[in-house]
Amino acid sequence: MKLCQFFVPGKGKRVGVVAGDTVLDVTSPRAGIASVTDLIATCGSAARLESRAQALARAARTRIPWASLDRAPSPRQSHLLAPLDPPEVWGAGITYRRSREYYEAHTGEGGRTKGIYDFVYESERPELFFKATAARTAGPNAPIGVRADSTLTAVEAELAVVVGRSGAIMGYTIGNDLSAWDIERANPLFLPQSKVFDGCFACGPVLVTAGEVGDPHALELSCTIHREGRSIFRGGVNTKEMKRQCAELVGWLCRGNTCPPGTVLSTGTGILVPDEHALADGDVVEITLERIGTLRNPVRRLKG
Ligand code: DO4
Ligand code: MG
Repeated sequence: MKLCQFFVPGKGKRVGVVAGDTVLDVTSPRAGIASVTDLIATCGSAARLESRAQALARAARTRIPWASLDRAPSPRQSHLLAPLDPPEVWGAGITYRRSREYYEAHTGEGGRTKGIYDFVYESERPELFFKATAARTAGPNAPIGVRADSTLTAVEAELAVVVGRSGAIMGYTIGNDLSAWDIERANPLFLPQSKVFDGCFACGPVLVTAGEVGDPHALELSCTIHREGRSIFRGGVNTKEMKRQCAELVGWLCRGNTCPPGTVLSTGTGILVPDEHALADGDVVEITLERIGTLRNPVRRLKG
């Protein structure tokens, strides 16, 4: 089952179940369902989320063509929103061998000694960092940010896990862990500033329930950057190359750390964009993940 959120002028946020090329409006204030996060909070498992959403879909009266929602956000027109408003977004780091090699090569120690990224990759405990809140998260077609004090902000295309009550995996979406690599390279302790800023995370276009995704470690993921009408970068990876399992990462995240329902955990990147393709104002980033869809966002340089 695919869930989404969308905006309708005069009505505000709506909850949708995607059925082929249409979206069923399953918003139900009477049932306490005003958002996908509400739906997640009422269900203890992905199976329960599916059956609850199916029941709401059977009772839905309004159908909207997906194509009419898949456009730039505007208060005057219906449009997609992020598939949920995550109270917290977390990121996992150095979960692919390629990212370990890349990060090591770009620190002062690269190639000569064993550096922190080698230790992170090999450690039993994963690297987990606080990434964003709902207000810093962009939905489909909404602008993503590049800090004014960064000249090397990169897209990090990732599989993202949606966590429910008691750490249950409810489903998956696409995550873009935008990162100011120049700030992080200057000093690893600057990591929070390299990761957290306005529009630092994007997710969508839909949340696909765990049952429908099946094995999250067998999905093709690709990323394209478009500039002035032509594609300047294209890269891909399969999530089978991820060293850690989603359940393992969520297990570590929830250790002594109660995560509110709807928390998103972005699982790390295996697509390392070369420095010459640092994001610029006006670029458009497209990330496609098998079984989920394509997340498209324009890039805006932040002021101040
Ligand atoms: O340690 C830096 C962050 C790494 C990261 O975000 C990733 O591997 O995706
Ligand atoms: Mg990342």
